[in-house]
Amino acid sequence: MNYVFDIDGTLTPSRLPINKDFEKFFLDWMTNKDVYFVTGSDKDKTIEQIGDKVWLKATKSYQSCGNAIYQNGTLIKQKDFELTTPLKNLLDEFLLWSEWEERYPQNIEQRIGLINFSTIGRECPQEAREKYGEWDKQTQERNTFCQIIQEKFPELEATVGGQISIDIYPKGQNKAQVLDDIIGPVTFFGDKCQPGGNDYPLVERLNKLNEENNLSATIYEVKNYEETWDILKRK
Ligand code: M1P
Repeated sequence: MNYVFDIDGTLTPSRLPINKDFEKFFLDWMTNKDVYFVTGSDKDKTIEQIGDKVWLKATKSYQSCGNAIYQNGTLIKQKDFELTTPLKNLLDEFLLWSEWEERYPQNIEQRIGLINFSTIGRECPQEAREKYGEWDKQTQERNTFCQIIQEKFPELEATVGGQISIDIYPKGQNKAQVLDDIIGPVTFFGDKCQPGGNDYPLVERLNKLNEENNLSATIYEVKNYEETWDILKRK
């Protein structure tokens, strides 16, 4: 069995370190299993959150929604995507339109094969991050921005990832692409599995493969790492 895990909201709270007891349990649980990570985040942030022992123990880690693939700590494959001027102009317009007032640096982050955008800015403190996350649930700002990006740039895809940001990449270069690389049955754990979420393309493809009897896939849509932990205790 191939076990595929999202990180933020699934193995850790968004952008926070893994719970120490869960880390211990998970390190042990991973032994002799094929474990893969698939996240919108980059390698450094992921290691900061789950630690290098867990990260290195995975069979592979798909960063930037699968646009950067790491094995044994080495980048073995990448797909590039650079920020264009028209997209940058639209993201700058979002920053002017947004009614969210508290701003911090790093609204646009270039990653391998992916642009991460946040109105509040990636350098926001935890308290402001929580507040923005709640405000976004009410206003659906991130979903609106994703829809506008896709209307204006049909060649791109934009999805909601963690708590404050959106991931933007060329159409089709979403988390579902990891299934081109992973052979055999899959058990997937993610928290953003509904349309608009960055786990959705992968879940959609797994469901399709199941329907066509081409693969046996199990999908767990979890609310937090505690739920993931509970499920893993039974596996
Ligand atoms: O996996 C999607 C995103 O998860 C986190 O998002 P946020 O900062 O919005 O909570 C981050 O790890 C982000 O980098 C990543 O793209």
